[in-house]
Amino acid sequence: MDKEVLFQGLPNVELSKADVVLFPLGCELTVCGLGGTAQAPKAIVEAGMDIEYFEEEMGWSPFLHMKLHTLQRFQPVGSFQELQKRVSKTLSKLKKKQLLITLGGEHSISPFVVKQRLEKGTVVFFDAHADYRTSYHKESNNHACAMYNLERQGHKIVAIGLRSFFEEEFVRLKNSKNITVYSDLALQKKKMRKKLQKKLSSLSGDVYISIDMDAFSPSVVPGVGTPQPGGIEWYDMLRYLKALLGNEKIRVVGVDLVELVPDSGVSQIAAAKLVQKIVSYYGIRYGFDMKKRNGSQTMREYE
Ligand SMILES: [Mn+2]
Repeated sequence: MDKEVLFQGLPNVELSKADVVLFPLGCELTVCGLGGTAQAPKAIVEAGMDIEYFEEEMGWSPFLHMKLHTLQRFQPVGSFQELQKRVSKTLSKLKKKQLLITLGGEHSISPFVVKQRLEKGTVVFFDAHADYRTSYHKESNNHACAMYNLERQGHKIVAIGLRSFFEEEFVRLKNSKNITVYSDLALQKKKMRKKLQKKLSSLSGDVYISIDMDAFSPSVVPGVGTPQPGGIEWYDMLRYLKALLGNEKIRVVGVDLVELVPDSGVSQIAAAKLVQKIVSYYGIRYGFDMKKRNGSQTMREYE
């Protein structure tokens, strides 16, 4: 058997006993900018080695108390049929209460994961682009259609960080009753950032969080397929995620990080640290910090 690829070198607990599951889904079928996102899941998991176990903001080590399983299928997906199969096979083995973090892969993966994981609820969609085309290059599963496909599934959407639109998308978005847009331009105002935080901490019901890494400022995450100037700063993103994951009226049914293209290190390290932050906020919300120290970190010898 190949050597396991483990986040922060943490040994895998049995899948059914895991509090957190990392699902690599390297998919690169409709990429139009810079290629390489199929390699992102492995790069993010490996970059976990550069992240301390201690999460400095909330002041605890999440995996001292929580158990992790990193799924080991890192081979890229070959077709949308295979994507569909891989997603349903994997997700059928997971429990609702496990925190699912999917590592893409292009943005096309999100509607496939959401379809299995979210019956009806809200998708919080971070992106530089609207991804609201009905079809692109004759492919309705194109990554440029991700938000459109999520809306078609009947969910409400909060779209954050948008700063690149096809004119028709812009017009259709204005008319959509299901989508609330917090554009990157609007978010340059502190008042709007506060308003968004308030919105995220007042959502209720089931929520799925989709993070296209190009939503970030390229100074935070330069490694993406289709970068755009402007974008969300690191600490603003953390405030948004904390507002969401700390919100006791919602249940987060899944998170994905998509469209990363590995570079010399900074982008995948940012993604790995984002995984840790998500686990930390989620863990605090469910009181894992008060539970016994029998997490994955206790199964590993280190200094
Ligand atoms: Mn996208």
